[in-house]
Amino acid sequence: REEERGMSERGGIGGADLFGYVGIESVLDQMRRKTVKAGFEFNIMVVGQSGLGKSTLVNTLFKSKVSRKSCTPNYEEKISKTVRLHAVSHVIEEKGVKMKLTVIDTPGFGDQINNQNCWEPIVKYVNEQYEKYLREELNVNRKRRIPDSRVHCCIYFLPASGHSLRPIDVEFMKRLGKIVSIVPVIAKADTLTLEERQEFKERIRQDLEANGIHVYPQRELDEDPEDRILNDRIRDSIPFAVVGTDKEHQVNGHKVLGRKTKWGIIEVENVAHCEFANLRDLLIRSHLQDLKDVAHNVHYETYRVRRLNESNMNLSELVLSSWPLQNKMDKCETESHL
Ligand SMILES: Nc1nc2c(ncn2[C@@H]2O[C@H](COP(=O)(O)OP(=O)(O)OP(=O)(O)O)[C@@H](O)[C@H]2O)c(=O)[nH]1
Ligand SMILES: [Mg+2]
Repeated sequence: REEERGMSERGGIGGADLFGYVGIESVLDQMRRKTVKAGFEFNIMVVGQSGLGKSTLVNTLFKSKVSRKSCTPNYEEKISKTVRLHAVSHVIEEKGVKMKLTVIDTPGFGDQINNQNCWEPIVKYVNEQYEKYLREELNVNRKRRIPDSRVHCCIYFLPASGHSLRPIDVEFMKRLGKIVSIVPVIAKADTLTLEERQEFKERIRQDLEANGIHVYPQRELDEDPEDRILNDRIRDSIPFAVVGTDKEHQVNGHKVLGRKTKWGIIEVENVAHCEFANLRDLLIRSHLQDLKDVAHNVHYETYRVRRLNESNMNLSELVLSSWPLQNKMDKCETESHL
């Protein structure tokens, strides 16, 4: 590339080649500089039954390499039962790139005796964020950058039962899969033997297929054959069997995130022990931008089209109508460790 550039530049200087190097590729550097300066937002939501380790996994995500270099979360208090929707943000900086990672923790899902419509508060939260964004977009005086609180990804925790999907899992994922990207995981995977884990994963994949549930990454959204190969590999290995912890232990003189048991230490970030690292890599290292793109181009777009059709393109009505969500929004606690 460098060589090519050098040659065409020389051609250009000599005047012989008018169509020599113009420097279009430098747009990449310009984009990079702008992104670095502006930073970006990424929002993950965790959902699942009480006690499956959602809050613990959130802590693990923040404590693991994503954030270890730059920010040490200063909340060391014991994790207690989550009782309300709760968003925690950290600005994570790595090599000068700033990312505001927000994790939305939800209280135990489906804990009631009657779990009819238990997904409603979650559906409502997701839609409220779309609505918020839409209203900002429709404003006459728009902000330069619209704050993005839309849920880019929803991690759904499945109990490591070793059986199959429960009706509640099917109902939830069917509904939520239409409005947000879902990444299912097997919670507390340290309770399964390797064979059980493999069989369980297989069974879940079959159940998802049989129930017509589309989890992330959706096959129909693959952009090219290269994408397809990469995503097929991921589709073949979901749901990731994860283990969470908020403790560090010494192993061979190194500090590792792990769970200490009578029979040894389960290292959370060790791929030989569990698939937490695969989940983190998918979310952060390989598919972060794609998750954001899908949220914007597919899920938000669907919401936007529906809303605008509903209000019959009467934008002024939509903008001027008192915003019923405003008060409700305040009920969701938002916390920032910046
Ligand atoms: N064995 C095992 N235990 C775990 C794991 N993750 C969390 N735990 C334990 O499970 C218990 C519940 O964890 P939480 O993180 O509070 O669960 P939660 O899903 O947030 O529960 P709610 O807030 O009630 O919805 C705690 O005692 C954790 O230490 C795991 O991967 N394996
Ligand atoms: Mg919790």
